[in-house]
Amino acid sequence: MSAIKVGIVAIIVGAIGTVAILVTPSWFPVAAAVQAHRQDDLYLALMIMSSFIMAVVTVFLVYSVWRWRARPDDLRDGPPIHGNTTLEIIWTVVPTIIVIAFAVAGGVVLVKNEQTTSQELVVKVTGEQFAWTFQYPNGVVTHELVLEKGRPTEFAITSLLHDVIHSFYVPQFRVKADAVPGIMNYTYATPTRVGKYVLICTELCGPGHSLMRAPVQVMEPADFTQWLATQKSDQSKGGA
Ligand SMILES: [Cu+2]
Repeated sequence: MSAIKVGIVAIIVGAIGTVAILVTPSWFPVAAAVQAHRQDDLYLALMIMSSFIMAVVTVFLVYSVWRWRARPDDLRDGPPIHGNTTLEIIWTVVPTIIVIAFAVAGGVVLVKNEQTTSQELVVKVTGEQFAWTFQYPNGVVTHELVLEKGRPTEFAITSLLHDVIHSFYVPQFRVKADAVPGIMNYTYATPTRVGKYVLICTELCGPGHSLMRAPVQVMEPADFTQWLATQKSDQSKGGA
């Protein structure tokens, strides 16, 4: 069988692999932020490209192992092969183009995901062994992260000064940032789906790490405004 025929079989198997990826249900938790959809699209493109290349390489590998295997009684040396310059140029240039294209696509997603706007809600997030605290622009402090659907939100993330490093991660938003003592890190999410989620710490931070979680709730704008006002008045009364 000629290399062209093997190439055709490889492309067909690669196409089957691509279809398999497309029909496989997503393994991820539900996407609940604008950023999550961008991450998922990029990840899907990476999976399709990876499965296609793996299928093509595997077909050539299996064919070569079968076609040029040594017979049990054949003890001769193999032919002295000095490589194939055309093939080497192809398998250097093509992967280089693919890697650069994905690096650019990843950069675009990162820049879009971290775009700031003037209407964004800024929530200060503080991690400590083993709890999360959230502070809103009006001074309200909570241990539940409540967000407004459709509102771009900036998380200003840090850790208590004499504490350790934690990591802020809401799987449904697909964004993550370290909480480091004395440093402010930022990440961004625009929630798209009303619901209850969980913020988890993803940096091993001590014996209570696995329990370092906080409830997250995304509300409709009117409900959020009311919630924030209620918290404000409750905390004002409590502090008076
Ligand atoms: Cu932790």
